[in-house]
Amino acid sequence: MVKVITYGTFDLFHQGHVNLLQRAKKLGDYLIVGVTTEHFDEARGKVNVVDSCLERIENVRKTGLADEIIIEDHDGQKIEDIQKYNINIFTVGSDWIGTFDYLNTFCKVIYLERTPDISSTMIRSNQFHIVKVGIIGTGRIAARFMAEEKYVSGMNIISAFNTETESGTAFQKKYGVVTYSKNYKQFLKGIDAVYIASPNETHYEYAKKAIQEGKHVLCENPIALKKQDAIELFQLAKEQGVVLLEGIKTAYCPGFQQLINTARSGQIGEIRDVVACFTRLADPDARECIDNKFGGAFLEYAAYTLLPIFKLYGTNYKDVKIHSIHREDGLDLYTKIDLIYDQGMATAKCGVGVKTEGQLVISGSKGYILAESPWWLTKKFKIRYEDPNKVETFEPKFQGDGLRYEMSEFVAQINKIGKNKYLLTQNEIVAMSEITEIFLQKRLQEWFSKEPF
Ligand code: C2G
Repeated sequence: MVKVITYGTFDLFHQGHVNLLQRAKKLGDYLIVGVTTEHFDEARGKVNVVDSCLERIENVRKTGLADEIIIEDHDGQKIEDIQKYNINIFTVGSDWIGTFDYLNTFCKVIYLERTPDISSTMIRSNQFHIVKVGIIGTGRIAARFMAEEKYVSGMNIISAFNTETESGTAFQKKYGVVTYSKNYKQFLKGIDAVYIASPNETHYEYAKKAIQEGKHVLCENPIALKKQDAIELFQLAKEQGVVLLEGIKTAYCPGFQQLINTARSGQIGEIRDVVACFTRLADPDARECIDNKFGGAFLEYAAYTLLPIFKLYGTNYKDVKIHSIHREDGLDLYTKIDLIYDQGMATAKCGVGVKTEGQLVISGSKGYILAESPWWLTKKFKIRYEDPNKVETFEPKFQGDGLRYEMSEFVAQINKIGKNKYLLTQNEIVAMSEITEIFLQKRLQEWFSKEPF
């Protein structure tokens, strides 16, 4: 008798799961299905599982394909199970290719082709459905988005859009997305939502058209280069009843929220200064280093560095001053944004051609918070006081490259859950586009003499 084992969360049970189980069953005579516990999913970084373990087991049971169902609750269990149940074949979907090769020592490992286009098959008591997402732009960030997809429940990336055929088709092939399109209207058909990861200056137009077609939008920062454009997008989204979210991933990371809440709690007293710094000596061929109009330090990193400032002081700053070190063609290699508020001051520093300590320091009347690089992923921060021996260290949870948190927030908002979370507000986004507009206006006047942007 050939014994086969497979594992999964089987959340929001769908046709992809059924297909996988059917093919797994055909590989042998007896199929064991391991269903993950909530605790294990959390530990392995699956961030937003909706159905309970019991519901998920029940959905697997109802297919009639499993001869036995077991619970998976810890790392290393697969090796234990393979020996315990005398397994001949371990199988899982192709999204895990390579990950489980180490099991080859114990049994045969087979990766089965995953189902690219899925929808829910079981009638559920809750209102969730799988959000079909189309991805706009198929470069670096889009690739990172794809890698995080399997850790987010309730969304499925099915199509890609890029005006450059070569990049678009290569992306489609590499990630197994169902369709690739050069025609934006066509691309918007058959999806519920878009993720915009195209060059900065194209975000607003793509977002606007998608919203007008009734699609939810998750847009990489900056969402717009002018204040009025950002306001317009939010108004449009409200009218259309769709979600509009900006992708500043720090805002959605649990550790960053803990840091902000700690600062707000009064533990360091009154906040008087915030200095946030993010620099990266980027690849000279990368977009941020080539594009002297819509690349550079500010457009690459200002959103991240302004975020803690707005979170702590709000958006009603009294004054803003922006200073940059430019390359000969006008691209800003290093930019400092100084903000003055009634209660304190703040500086945001960004660089693509200058390297310095990437840290966030929040100074208060009783002590200060220090979050070292990469504070924008917020894996660790400290509170320090006058007494150098008194240090409190926090090590919040952070998984993957952080994109999964914004992706799961996007799905949650579409499904109207967690509405009271103020992770990134409309006010904050509009204020960021206001400062972006000031920066771009200045760059334009100084370097491109009155060309409109
Ligand atoms: N699957 C599929 N097609 C999809 C989605 C999922 O074939 N469109 C497969 C997955 O590859 C997996 C199974 O269905 O083999 C269950 O998927 P999930 O519930 O997403 O579970 P997963 O997180 O992949 O867990 O220990 C757990 C395993 O690592 C797999």
